[in-house]
Amino acid sequence: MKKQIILVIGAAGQIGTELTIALRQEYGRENVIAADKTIKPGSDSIELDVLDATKLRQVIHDLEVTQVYLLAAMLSATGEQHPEMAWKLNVQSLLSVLEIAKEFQLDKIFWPSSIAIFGPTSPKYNCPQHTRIEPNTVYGISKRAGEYWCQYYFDKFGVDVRSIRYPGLISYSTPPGGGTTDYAIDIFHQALESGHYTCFLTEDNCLPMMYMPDAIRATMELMHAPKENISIRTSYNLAGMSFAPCDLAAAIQMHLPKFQIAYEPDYRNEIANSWPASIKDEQARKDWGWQPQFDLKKMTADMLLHIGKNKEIVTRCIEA
Ligand code: AKB
Repeated sequence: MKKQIILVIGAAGQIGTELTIALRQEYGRENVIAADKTIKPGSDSIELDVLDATKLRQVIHDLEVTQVYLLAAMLSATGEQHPEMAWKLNVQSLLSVLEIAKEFQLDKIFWPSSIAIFGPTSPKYNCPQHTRIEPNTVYGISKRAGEYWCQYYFDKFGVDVRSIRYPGLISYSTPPGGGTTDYAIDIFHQALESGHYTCFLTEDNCLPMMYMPDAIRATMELMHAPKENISIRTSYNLAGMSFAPCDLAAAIQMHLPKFQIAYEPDYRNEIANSWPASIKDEQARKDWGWQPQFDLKKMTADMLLHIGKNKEIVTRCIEA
């Protein structure tokens, strides 16, 4: 089998941090190159602005990269504040990677889409893979356009690009940045630090969510699936769990009975309103055997355990 050299772009981000670890476990540290726009001193990552197409091409050529995971993106809430930049980052980076993949005949590309591609006219519950898709956020529009570009490069040039429409992702190791679903992470930190959280969504605004270990496993499973099994070349619907802020607060209160939540919805509530509350993912289940492992209860217990441990370590370091 051909040796694989993997480039992870956006490796310091929410998905990138954990995916890089998983890829290195599988392919070996030396075969997985972590790249980001800014890197921490002493890190073994390379500095790469994905919008610098010349440098991107050079890195892929010089390091003999065979697979690219393109994770750099601007999410929904920040995207509404910076529409031009969101479009440029989310779409231009993908076009550059797809062009280079075509030119160098790269083995595989992974690019994340999102449940944000759905809009107010899509079904609210059990939203299927193929349905009415009319996004009304910059982020959603850019991800939907990206899905079409993936399909186009596969159809016209045979680029093996694979994609998942991630729900809101919940993780304890890396903070999210600028998403509408970020509350579902912040709430855990606040619950443990102050026992109180003010949520920017209404209590009943239900959204599709997924715990990061499930998301990482899904990504690895999709990328391992035989090419002939991949019937969706835009992006796969993927479901984990669905909950509203009040459900999450109740799950946290099972562990921290004194935890309190208040609601002060802002513009992000409108964004969340335009997305489905739940997703149907039968195509992912059929094509590459997708099965989520974490529900709300299991995810909540695991988040509190890990964030609690991290906070203990931080507190101990500060006190020492
Ligand atoms: C966001 O909230 O913008 C993201 C997403 C749903 O893709 N987490």
